[in-house]
Amino acid sequence: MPASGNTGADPIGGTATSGSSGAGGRSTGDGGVAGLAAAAGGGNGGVGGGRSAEIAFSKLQLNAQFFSEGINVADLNNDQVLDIVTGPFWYAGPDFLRQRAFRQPATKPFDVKGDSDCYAVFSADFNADGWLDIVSLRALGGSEAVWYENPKTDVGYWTEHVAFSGVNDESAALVDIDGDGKPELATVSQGFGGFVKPAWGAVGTNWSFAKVTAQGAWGPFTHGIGAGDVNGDGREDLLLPEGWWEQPVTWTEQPWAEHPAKFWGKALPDESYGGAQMFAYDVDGDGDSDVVTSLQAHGWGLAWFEQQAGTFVEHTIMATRAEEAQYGVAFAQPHAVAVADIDGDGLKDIVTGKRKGAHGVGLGSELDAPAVLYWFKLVRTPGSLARFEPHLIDSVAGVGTQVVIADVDGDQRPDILTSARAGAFLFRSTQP
Ligand SMILES: [Ca+2]
Ligand SMILES: [Ca+2]
Ligand SMILES: [Ca+2]
Ligand SMILES: [Ca+2]
Repeated sequence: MPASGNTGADPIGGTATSGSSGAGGRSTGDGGVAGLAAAAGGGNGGVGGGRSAEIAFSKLQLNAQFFSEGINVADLNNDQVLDIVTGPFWYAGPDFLRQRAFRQPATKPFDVKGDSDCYAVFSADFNADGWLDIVSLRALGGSEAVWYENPKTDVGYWTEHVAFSGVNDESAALVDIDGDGKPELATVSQGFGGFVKPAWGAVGTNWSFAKVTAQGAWGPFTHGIGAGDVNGDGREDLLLPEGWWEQPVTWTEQPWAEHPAKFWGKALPDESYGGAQMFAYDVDGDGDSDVVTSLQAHGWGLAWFEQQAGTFVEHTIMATRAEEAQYGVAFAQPHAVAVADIDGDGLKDIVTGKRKGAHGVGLGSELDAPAVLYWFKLVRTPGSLARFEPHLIDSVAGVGTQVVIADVDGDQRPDILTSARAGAFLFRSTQP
C-alpha cells in the first residue's frame, strides 16, 4: 500500500477527529455494581454524569458527513489488522485516519432529509481468492445487494457486481445460517422469509434466495430479522417479528416449522411494526434461548422475550417517555441493535440508539430528541428477574440501520461502530 501519512486524504469527507465521548467517569472498581443505580437514572439529554461507571469510550469521528447508515469491520488490505468500512469509504487500521473510497462516492454528502446509499455493509471472500470483499445493501430500504471485488491493491475502485435485488428487510444480516461455515444474508424477499446464498467463487453469478417460511405478507421495508438457535438443537433458526422458524435437519426442506410469537409492539396506533436486528440469547441463564429485539424501528420499545416451554413472555427493557423513570431511559427509533459482552463479565449486553431523522421525512417519535447511543448492561441477580441497565455512550452519533460491536484494536475490549446522519464513528472502549 502506498504510504500516506495524511489524515483526511480524500477530498470528500472530513478529517477524523478524536476526543472523549464524555461518557462518564472511569471506575476505580473492578466492574462491580457500585454506581450502577445512578447510572440507570435520568433522561437522554446530557453526556457525562457517571452513567457508564465502569466503561468509558473514546470517540473517533471517521467522517463528519452523511454518507451511510451502515458500517462494519474487516481486514480489507490483508495486513492482519482490522479496517473499517462505511458507505463508499474504508479506513485502514490501526489508526483509521486515512480515508479511501472503494467505490465512487456521491459527489456530495447525502441530504439528511433523505436516505444514503448504504443500509448495511458486510465483508466476506465472495470470489474465494483469499482477500475479503465487501457487500453493500443499497437502493431504497437496502433492497439491492452489491458486492465489490477486492483488487488487492490500493488503486482504483473495486469491481462492482449486483448480486441480488429484492433484499426487502431493512435489518438484513450476514450470518452462517445453514451451518456450512459460510455466511448467508438473512432477509425477507418475494414475500418469504429466508436467506440469500452467495455464489461463492463464481464471479458474475447472481446470488440465490432460499425460502424458509411459507408465503407471507412481508414486503419492501420490512423491519426486523435475525438468526439464532432458539430451540437449542445446534441449528440456527430464523427470527422474524411474527415468530421463529425452526431449521430442520436438512435445511433445504421447506418451509421450516413455524412457531408464531409476537416479537414486536406498537406504542402508537399508526406505527408500523417490527424492530431491527434480532437475536437469540439465554438472557436469564436458565439454559434456553430467549429473544432480544427492539419492538418498533421508528417508534418505542426494546424488550427481551423469555422462553418458557416454547412460549415467550415479554420483559420490557425500555418503553415510552411516559415510563422513562421505571426503565431509566427512553428514546424512540431503535432502528439498529447489536448484542455482545461489552463489559467483559461474560454476559451479553445490548447496544442500540436513536435513528434520528430516519428517512428524513419525519418518521418516528420525538424527532427533535438527541441522537443518543446507549449500551444496556445485562444484570442477573439470584432470585430476581434478569434486567438491563442503560448506559449512555453518546448524544450525537445515534444509529443508522446497522450498529456493530467489534474489538477493532485487539485489546480484548469490544468497541462500537455506528454511522448515521451525523457521520461515522468509532467508540473505542477504554475500560480500565
Ligand atoms: Ca476476495
Ligand atoms: Ca435450532
Ligand atoms: Ca432463557
Ligand atoms: Ca456484560
